[in-house]
Amino acid sequence: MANDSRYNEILDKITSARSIFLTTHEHPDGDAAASICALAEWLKFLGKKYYLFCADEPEAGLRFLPQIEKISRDIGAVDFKNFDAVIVLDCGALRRTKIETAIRESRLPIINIDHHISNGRFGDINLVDAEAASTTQLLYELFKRGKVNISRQLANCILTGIITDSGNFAYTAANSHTFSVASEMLAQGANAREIINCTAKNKNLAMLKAWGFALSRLQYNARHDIAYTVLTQADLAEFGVNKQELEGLASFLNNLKDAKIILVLHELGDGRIKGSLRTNRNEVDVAKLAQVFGGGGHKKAAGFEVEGRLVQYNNSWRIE
Ligand SMILES: [Mn+2]
Repeated sequence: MANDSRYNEILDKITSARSIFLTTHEHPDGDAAASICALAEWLKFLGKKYYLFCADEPEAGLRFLPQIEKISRDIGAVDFKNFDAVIVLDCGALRRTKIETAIRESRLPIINIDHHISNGRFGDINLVDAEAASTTQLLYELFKRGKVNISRQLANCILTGIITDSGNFAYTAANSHTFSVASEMLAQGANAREIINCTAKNKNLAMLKAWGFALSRLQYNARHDIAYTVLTQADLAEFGVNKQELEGLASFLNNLKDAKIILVLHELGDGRIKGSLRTNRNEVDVAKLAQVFGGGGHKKAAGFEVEGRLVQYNNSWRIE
């Protein structure tokens, strides 16, 4: 396997380092947060120093992950001279860390571990496998090769990434190997029910009302075979929900069988609009579509951000 030597290089780098800077993409999802926590757990076990950074706070439901409270949104006091390497997890493009310049200027070796098909191979070592259901699954492979003892906490991290990024095992990336890794994690003490309760069955009333409003606005564009909906900043304010709380809406709408592609557009409040794309069709690659708009992701789930605001014209919406 082409990645075999990369696993060994990464194991060498980590075991020889004294101190490592770990980061992931902004608006961290379950896999992003669980990847940082999994690696932090191992570094703690090895007695290494480390700093955990993410531009945004992980959602409250993920608080069961070990060391998640150590993920900082502050790099003001960070001196990159104190580190031997930067590990970027679950992140298709370095700019999505929001600290690309600081990382580049540090001149530290960058280890890029990811499973986004759109990954830009920005690291000095790139362990990128778009076939993996989650980044935590790649960490599992790394731990196996490193003969790391999978504690209950590590197993919970690995399974959290797999469950959240595979839509509870529904996406095509969840193959027989994914299920066997998940099974092994359960045997090591991971708690699938707790993970699903905390990451999927965690919606509050305001969120579901906002989702309901988005559902009532669902439009179907026959020419492109796309079903889409939108939420403006005014809508979010009216329902009292934030952009993080829309996480999952696009995947929920992807239950629809009558459209090839699902698109959810919502205003971010900074003059930008976020688009989330989903598909269930084998022949459709929404990562390619997202890349047209400067975004990226996976074949079946991808996203992008564009400048503009959402404006309604009669029964349809435009980006202006
Ligand atoms: Mn992921």
